[in-house]
Amino acid sequence: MHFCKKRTAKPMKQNIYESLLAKKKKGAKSFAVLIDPDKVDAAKIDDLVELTVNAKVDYLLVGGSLVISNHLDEVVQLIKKNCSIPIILFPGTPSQVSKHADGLLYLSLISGRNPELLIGQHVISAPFVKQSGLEIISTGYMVIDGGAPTTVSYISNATPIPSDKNEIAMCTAMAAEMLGMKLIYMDAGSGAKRSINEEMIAAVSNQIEIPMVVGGGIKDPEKAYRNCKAGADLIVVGNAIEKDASLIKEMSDAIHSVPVII
Ligand code: 1GP
Repeated sequence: MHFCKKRTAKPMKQNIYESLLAKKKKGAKSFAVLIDPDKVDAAKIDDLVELTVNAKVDYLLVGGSLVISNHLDEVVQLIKKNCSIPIILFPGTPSQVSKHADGLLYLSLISGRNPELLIGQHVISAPFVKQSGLEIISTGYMVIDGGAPTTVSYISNATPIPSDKNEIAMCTAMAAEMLGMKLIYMDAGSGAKRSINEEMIAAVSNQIEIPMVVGGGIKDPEKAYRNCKAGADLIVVGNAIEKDASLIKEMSDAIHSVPVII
């Protein structure tokens, strides 16, 4: 079987994760814009990229629960053409890998009990992911109930963590950290009615040392700011920006206004 042969993999890059750790150390918060290749209009990518560069967005996440179209590579290359913001893949399926990106969130759906999304799909895609040369960031992905079914909750066939069960979220994140995962991503799901509450963010953040990503249903800069104050290190916004691109600058300013430790 050709994929079982030992391959000389490229040395794995660590730049994105190291930048997250360095920022966490001084309490600096980061902002990522989520670009769904199915929703973005290729003709408008240049404008979107210009807005993100001007707003000093830290990372661009590319991916979605379902990527129906076949232009992930094209979207990543179009973004890369005009900006040096690191592009991190946020794959909903193992096929969402583009070697043109910089990093990949290697997601294990630790809030669910679907073995395929905990480890099964990883086993199948491992040789292909390793060969990509991308910086692979092992991520404990926790879906939190956002008040209505989202694409991720439906597709994953896994029950989200109830939004008021802080202790379940805490223990899940602690287990992930002890298992060696490098990042926790708490997600209420794309377009969630209710984003994750600050009590849960604070409860989880107090129990772990690794950086924490928070996203899903964040619609205004005040909410993003409060999430950061509660302990989120990286805020991800997709839907709200698709509806109103001027929010990019407001969100970015709010997130970067959180005081850092000098
Ligand atoms: C979804 O966390 C992301 O996985 C972003 O969610 O699109 O609701 O901002 P929104």
